[in-house]
Amino acid sequence: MDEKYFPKEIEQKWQKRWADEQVFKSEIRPDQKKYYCLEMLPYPSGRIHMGHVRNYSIGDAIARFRRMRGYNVLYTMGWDAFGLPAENAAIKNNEQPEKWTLENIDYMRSQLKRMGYSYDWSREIASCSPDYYRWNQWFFIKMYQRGLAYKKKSVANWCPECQTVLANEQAEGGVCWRHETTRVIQKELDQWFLRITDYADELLAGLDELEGGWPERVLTMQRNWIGKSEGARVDFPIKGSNEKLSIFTTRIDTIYGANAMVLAPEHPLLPKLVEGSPNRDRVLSFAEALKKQSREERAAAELKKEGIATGAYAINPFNGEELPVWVANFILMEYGTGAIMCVPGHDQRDFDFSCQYGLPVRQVIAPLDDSGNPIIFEEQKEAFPGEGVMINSGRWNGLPWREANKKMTEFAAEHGFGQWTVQFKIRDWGISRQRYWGTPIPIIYCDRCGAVTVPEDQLPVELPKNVHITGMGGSPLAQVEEFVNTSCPQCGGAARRDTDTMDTFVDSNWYYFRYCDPRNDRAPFDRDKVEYWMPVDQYIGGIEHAVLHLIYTRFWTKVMRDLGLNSFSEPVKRLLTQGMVCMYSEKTGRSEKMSKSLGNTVDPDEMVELFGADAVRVYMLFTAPPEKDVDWQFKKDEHGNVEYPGVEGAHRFLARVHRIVWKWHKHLAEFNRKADELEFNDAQRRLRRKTHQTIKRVAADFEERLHFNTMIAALMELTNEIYDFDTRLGKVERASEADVFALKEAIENLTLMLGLFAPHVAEEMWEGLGRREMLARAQWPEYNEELAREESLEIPVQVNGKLRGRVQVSIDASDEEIKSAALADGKVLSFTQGKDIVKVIVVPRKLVNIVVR
Ligand code: ANZ
Ligand code: ZN
Ligand code: ZN
Repeated sequence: MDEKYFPKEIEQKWQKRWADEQVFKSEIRPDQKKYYCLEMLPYPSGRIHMGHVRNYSIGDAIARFRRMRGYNVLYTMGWDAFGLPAENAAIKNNEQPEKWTLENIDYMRSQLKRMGYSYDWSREIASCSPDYYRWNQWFFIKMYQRGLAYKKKSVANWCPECQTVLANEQAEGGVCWRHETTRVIQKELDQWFLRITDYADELLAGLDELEGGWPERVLTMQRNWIGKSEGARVDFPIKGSNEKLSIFTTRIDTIYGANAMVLAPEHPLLPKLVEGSPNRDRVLSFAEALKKQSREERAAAELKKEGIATGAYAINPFNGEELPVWVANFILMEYGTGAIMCVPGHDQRDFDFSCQYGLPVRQVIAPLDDSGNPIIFEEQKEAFPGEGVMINSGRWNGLPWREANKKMTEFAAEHGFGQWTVQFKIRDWGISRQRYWGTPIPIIYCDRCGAVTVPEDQLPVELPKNVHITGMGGSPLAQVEEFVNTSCPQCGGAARRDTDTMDTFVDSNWYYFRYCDPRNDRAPFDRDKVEYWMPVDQYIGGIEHAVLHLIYTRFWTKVMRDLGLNSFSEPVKRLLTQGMVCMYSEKTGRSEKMSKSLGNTVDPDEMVELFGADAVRVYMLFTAPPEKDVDWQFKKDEHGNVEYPGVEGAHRFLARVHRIVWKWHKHLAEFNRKADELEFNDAQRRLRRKTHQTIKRVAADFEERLHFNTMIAALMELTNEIYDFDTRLGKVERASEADVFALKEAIENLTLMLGLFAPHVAEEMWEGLGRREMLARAQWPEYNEELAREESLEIPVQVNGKLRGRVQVSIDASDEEIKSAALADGKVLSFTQGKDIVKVIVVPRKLVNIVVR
């Protein structure tokens, strides 16, 4: 150990040692309890940003803590390496996506290594490697064979900029998730889908199991995404025809309030309804125009409702009323049956629509007034969705709506025009992408045999190299003759390959299963290995993946289970969604997420260069609890130079610890007396108490809530306590054996715990303290409950010389604290109230005497 704290040298030294001795390599040890700490794998965009640093500093502290607690820890890193940016960079710079991606990975790996994260690098994977994506293809084939992967024509969200299909999740708000200003349009295409809807019920039920381990917010988002609703299908006969129109409603009890039927513009019955009608062309072209609006816009509550009457009528099966059939934009073909009954009195969207086109409103549910009479609305200004009883509903009048809902569903079922049913919002997952840089879909089309899967022994279907990517037109693979033209695996005849690639969310579904067995070339992974390491004990990542990745991967786990690959159904026990890294903006006067486009980023490399990786990590964890946003502190001096007082403070803290360790390290290293051979005075007991309390507090914070900020604050307090002790002693030579014991205990434990957050400097100090075994291999210290307990004193209180009460104070209480405790004591107060306090005499730790007049 050197006298001065030079982070750069220390960090390089220990990173090399850790790597040379393979300290973080993990192997299965069946007799040891395991811990799987996982971070969402990064996209290799080019450089690490502060958001990554935060995510991984959290994960690393957890991994290190668990190792010290005796767990066999799996902690590693990989690359979500397929995706658009590589392709876009290729178009721009006329480069190969593979080259761009691999270079970025190399650079980012070196950045991560400079941070000193304790990954088992021998397990690193990249999803763009054929060893990895061949298993995507293998899964696809398994799913295809089970009917879980299928192809259908469907309108899809299409980003004109990306020239590709987007999943609903990637087109929220009608804009592309990558090009936040590009409007998504609707286009009909042949697409591959995965039948996630088959698992909708299980995906929903499984969320209950995650309660407590996952943030409530994420569970709610998933529940809403899955969107289960129970209701009824009701069939309305079409007047003058044999056709029936089926609708889905959650409120069959409002059926007497229906004023019309409304179809989605894509509804298959529409052409039949207008056949031969003079309105036909007008209606159909109106419907065509409506289809152009994106699904997202059409589902929004504030959508401007637009529709047209078809001229056809349907008959309400409950009361025989004739209802006009309309087509309108706010009905989605993908939900329910793609048709509704319009009930303006009790559904706001129907109300808006009816107002727009002057359709009548009829109230059929009435709230009750104080004396229990139904309240009849004079004129409705909005829909009434609340509780109430049935009115204007024939034989059902007077029933509470819930009861009516149940009975009317039964009635409809008995009479054969309806049925109880469940609907889900979640849709099958469209995975086809008209892109190059992804997993090729392992399907071959033969004129004779149709769609044929690529035989398993021919996997992977590798991406062809040196493809000229222009970004124009459809799939780049379609333009590569050598790739497209092949022979049919069944009949041997000429055939063509599928030229789409898979959504990159397929890659991230199971990467952390692969970490358990990363080099397996016979199977995606070995079942025993996965059964040992999985489920993930702690997953850390951004809230932006609450419904995308985190639903898909739960789905995938269940599919793999059904393929016999694993036994469990939920892959992640605990989830932590960390907050963003932000910076205050002078322009807007607010704190804003660090992002390239706002130009408010701080480069991790630069910070590491200036202050060291340890300081950057400590600062990141100290500034806020992990789920809250971090505001990266900076200051501009009068010359416009930027300073970073926050990280700098973290650096100063580490230097302060380093200094005191330096001062004592030789002494402490040589010292080996035991506690029971020594007598401790108050000051020594006080320091020992602080040490044991700190160990207890940090461990409890780890187990309970992962609030690293309060853990680091506790280490800072302990450091202050050590300094106070040291100041009192002055010279090293003046320390008694008991002094050295207390100091050694404090300093060693401080070093051990600091190793979670600032591992390099902690290793250096640990070595300086004479330890031969690395800190990375050390055990978590045990605290002594007895020693951690706050000691207290009972102090008698006199008023004018007579004993009037006793107060309990902590053993460390100052005279001032003892005095205020005495004055505030209830018994004592009754003797001092209304009198003048002339004087308070404190005999330290013994007695208080209050003189009153
Ligand atoms: C009549 C009614 C009356 C409705 C009322 C609601 C309230 P959730 O709960 O989200 O499942 N609906 C059904 N299919 C639709 C589609 N394809 N596009 C747009 N809207 C559709 O919503 C179910 C309700 O959404 C259904 O119940 C239907 O409106 C509407 F006081 O039927 B309801
Ligand atoms: Zn786009
Ligand atoms: Zn064939």
